[in-house]
Amino acid sequence: MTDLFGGNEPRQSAHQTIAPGAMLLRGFALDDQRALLDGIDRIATAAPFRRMQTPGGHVMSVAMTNCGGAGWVTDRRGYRYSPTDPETGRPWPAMPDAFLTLARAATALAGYADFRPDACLINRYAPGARMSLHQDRDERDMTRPIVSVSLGLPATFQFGGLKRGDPVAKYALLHGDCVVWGGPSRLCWHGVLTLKDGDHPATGRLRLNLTFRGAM
Ligand code: MD6
Ligand code: FE
Repeated sequence: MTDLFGGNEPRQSAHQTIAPGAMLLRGFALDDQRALLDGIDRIATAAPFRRMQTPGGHVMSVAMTNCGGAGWVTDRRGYRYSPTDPETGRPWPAMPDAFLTLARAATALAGYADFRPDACLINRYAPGARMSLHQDRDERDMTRPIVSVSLGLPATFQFGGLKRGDPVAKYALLHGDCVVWGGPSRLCWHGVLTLKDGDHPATGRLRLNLTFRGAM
């Protein structure tokens, strides 16, 4: 692999297996950052970021929106995928080609052939936002992997095992990093620690995260 450059700092593009079936692809999205950020802006114009309620009635600190045929939503009725945005009643914005192409390239590199995501959840973290340990289990078919793309401020990603109490490893996810995960690690517990304040040249005081899934 060649070196990729993000800002002034030379960044080595490298691939690391973090668990069976899970790979961290450092800098993999850097070449696409402009298309990704433009796409997020367009999506958020049609389907604005919102902080949703958990079934337990807490308002999430992370603001979310979606694109693609299905979007992840939560409210007092539970977690689920919906073909429409509950705020507008309209279908979610289409998934931009650049998103799909990146997700397919990342999964192919990690050994998952012919991944066709129908959902892309967009998470927006301001300083102080966090995502507590959880499993992604609202998708219909757990044989399909997930691709996660990080943009903007760095975050500490917690990655545990299949049981809630299993030990947790920590990884810094930086601007342009991708994680592909599936197979034996598809149901691993994971979370994001409280975002520290900072100022990133591409996003300002924010972290953005895309997760691509086969939902329906
Ligand atoms: C985030 N990511 O990085 C939250 N889930 O903002 C996730 O919850 C996640 O990164 C499943 C697979 C990859 C992820
Ligand atoms: Fe998750």
